[in-house]
Amino acid sequence: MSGGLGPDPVLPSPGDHLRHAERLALLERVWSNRRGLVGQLTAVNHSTIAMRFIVTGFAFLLIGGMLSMFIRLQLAWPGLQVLDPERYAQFVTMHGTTMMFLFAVPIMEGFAMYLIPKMLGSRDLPFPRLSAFGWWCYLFGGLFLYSSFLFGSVPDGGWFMYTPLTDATYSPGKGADFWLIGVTFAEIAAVTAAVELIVAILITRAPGMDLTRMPVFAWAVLVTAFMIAFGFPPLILASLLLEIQRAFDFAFFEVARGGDPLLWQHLFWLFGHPEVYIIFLPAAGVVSMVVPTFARRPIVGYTWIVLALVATGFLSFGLWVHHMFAVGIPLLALAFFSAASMMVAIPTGIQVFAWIATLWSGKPWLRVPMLHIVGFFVVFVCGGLTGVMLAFVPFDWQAHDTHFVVAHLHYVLIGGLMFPMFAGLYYWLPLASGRMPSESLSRSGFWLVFIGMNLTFLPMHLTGLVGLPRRVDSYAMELGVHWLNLVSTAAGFVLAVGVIAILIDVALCFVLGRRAEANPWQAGTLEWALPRPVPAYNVASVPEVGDRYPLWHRPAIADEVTRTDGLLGEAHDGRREILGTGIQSARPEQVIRVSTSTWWPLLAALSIGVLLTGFITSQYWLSVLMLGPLLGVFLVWAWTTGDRHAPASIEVAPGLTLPTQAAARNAPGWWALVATLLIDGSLFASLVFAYFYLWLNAPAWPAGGAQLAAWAPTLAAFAALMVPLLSAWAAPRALRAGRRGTAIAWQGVALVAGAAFLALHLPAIWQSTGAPQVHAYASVVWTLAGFHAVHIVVAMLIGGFVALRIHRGHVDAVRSLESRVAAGFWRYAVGQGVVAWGVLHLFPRWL
Ligand SMILES: [Cu+2]
Repeated sequence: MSGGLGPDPVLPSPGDHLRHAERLALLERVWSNRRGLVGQLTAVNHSTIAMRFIVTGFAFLLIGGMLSMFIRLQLAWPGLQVLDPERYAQFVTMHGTTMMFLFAVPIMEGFAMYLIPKMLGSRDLPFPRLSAFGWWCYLFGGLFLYSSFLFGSVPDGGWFMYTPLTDATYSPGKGADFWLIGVTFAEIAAVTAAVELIVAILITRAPGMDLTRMPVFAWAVLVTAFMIAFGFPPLILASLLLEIQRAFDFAFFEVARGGDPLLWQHLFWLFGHPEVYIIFLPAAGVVSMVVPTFARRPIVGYTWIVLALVATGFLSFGLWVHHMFAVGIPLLALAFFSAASMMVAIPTGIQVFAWIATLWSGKPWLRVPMLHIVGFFVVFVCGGLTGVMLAFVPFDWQAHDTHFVVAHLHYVLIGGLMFPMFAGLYYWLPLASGRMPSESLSRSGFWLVFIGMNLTFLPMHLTGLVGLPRRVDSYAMELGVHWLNLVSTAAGFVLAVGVIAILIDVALCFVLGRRAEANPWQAGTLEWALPRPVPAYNVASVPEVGDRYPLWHRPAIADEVTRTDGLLGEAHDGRREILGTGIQSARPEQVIRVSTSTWWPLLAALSIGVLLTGFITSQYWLSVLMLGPLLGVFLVWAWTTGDRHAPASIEVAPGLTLPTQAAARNAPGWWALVATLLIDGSLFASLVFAYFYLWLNAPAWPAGGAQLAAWAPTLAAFAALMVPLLSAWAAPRALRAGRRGTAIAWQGVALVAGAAFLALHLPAIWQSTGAPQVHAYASVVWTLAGFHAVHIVVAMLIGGFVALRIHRGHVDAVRSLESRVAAGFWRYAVGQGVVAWGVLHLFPRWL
């Protein structure tokens, strides 16, 4: 150890070697997955789960790519009959959906989950069961979506699912339902990964790795995770609303009953535009890791790059309307969004200049990862330029819905995601496989992809400008674009061969590659300090870090992470332990005890799958029936979280004793609550947005013959809603003072008050508003009230759960985390209720 945290370096005695070997064996045993099939099904370790994300992502890349080959064949020449128009629409929809939701986002989650703990010098992510749960949801969601082929009702409304095309009138059958349910199911993975990664990056960095020493990739993932937290909820909400409308005949998007189809587009692009940067930022993070290594110097402009990442995160949320320039938006708004769309080029430009400056001032070394970086530069800059063109409103009106936009988006996404991802894949391959990729095959793969990609999409700029519309399965010979389309199609196959060659190359590397030496690219960041093969626990002792490129400045760190005499080197009582550090300072603060292999994530995802299957087949009794098991699974999950019998503190090294997470201030569970509530708050804000958006379009509000609820029951409900605030304040205080009985009683008070609120509020709404199917007003009022009611029920469940935990002695004056979480959730639920109450009962009276 270089600092004062670990033991003094003493000469090892012969007995030490034995102890070292025993300690390593114990770590190995504690952290390995169980053997055999059971081990596969119960694994929760981040390396295992991340690899699954990556492999599953590539499988979906191949499937989505295969669909696009059919699309290209159909367009190769006018009048071909490869796909009939119906199939064509289905393939276009599934291609876009697969690439966006089942490939681009999950693959980056996989990279992040694999790399983040290793880069931060940590042993695992703080919520391993959540990671595993996310992957199962992703897998089942993807299978759910593709099962639509078996039932002959494949979604065909485009990956953007515009209403009214996708409502029950214009899309009868189950195709749209498969999309809405399957994609939302798979999206659970994105949201859980966001929580997981935010908490991991904030509180599990190696001691000494303060925020200014964090690898750029970790910054990029942190910003991306926050963007997912704010960006995905609008899409999830839109999907819920549309599915509710389709299944129960609500009226959010139906003009005849006061709805508005454009509401879908706003919610969709509120997600859809940030989505582009959710895909691009981690890729940019990869570039910022690969470039300094091959330039052999620290990255230029670290602070600027970080600021650019944060700025991109913010700006991208102000841009959604640029996908809607052609729907009839006021001119002033057009001007604003047009300017904002051009502004987002600035932070991206800053990063590009920083990378070029790094290469310029270093001694660049052209190996395969760098080749893909060069491909990224060329392709992404071209895509960025056509993006600036499209930000001009008059040009957008011209090019809208033509192949020009198709060309632009493929340049941006392939340039901005695929090349950096391949660069990262080859860069970290020696770490994951312990072997080197074959230089010749990997270079051919790059050139096939690079040439194929450019020849496929460059001609589309021209065909688009001539006027070839997108999403149409054929075109007239007279348009004069057939030769260009033939080139596109032929080149598309070159691209496909290139991608397959790269994936084969990578797979072969794991078996046939020649053994890699330690740190083969001579990189400077912490993940390269790990031994190969990387042990399941990553680091035997948690290292201490003094700068951004620890391995360049102190190569001995590679030795320190394999020793067992540093921080947490001893796996005391056979628990999986992670070191928790301060958010800003990165000083050791707590020991986080995490879960070993377990069935609960799989069972939870399976119950959700069965519930959704019941829903899509209209066997609603099955869905309702499944709520019981689902709730049970999550209760057991929560009951067995962390360590039920954790001591209040643990000695992590001689002379250094830290609290366990249940007794720590910055507990991961607390930050997970904060991150979850950000996501939930964004979901709720989207719903409030929908309410006001529908109001804007309505001649009167309340509309459709409904009235406002009477004052008396409404005010009584409000009073009941306030009571849990008192409990949330008093219960943790009582617990801290050691009065467990009082703390339990306060949970009971909140429970009764919550039930009273529901019993007063929902009937009042029923009497004034009537059935939700009557009008969009009633639909959105019921959804808002119902959404909040669910939160009250959840708060009641959490309160009851914590009361039981206090009663059983798992929660007490010192280990008070769960009581703080319950109080925090109650405060949030009440706060949300105050807003909902104001929106439902006050605003319509005032305005
Ligand atoms: Cu956009």
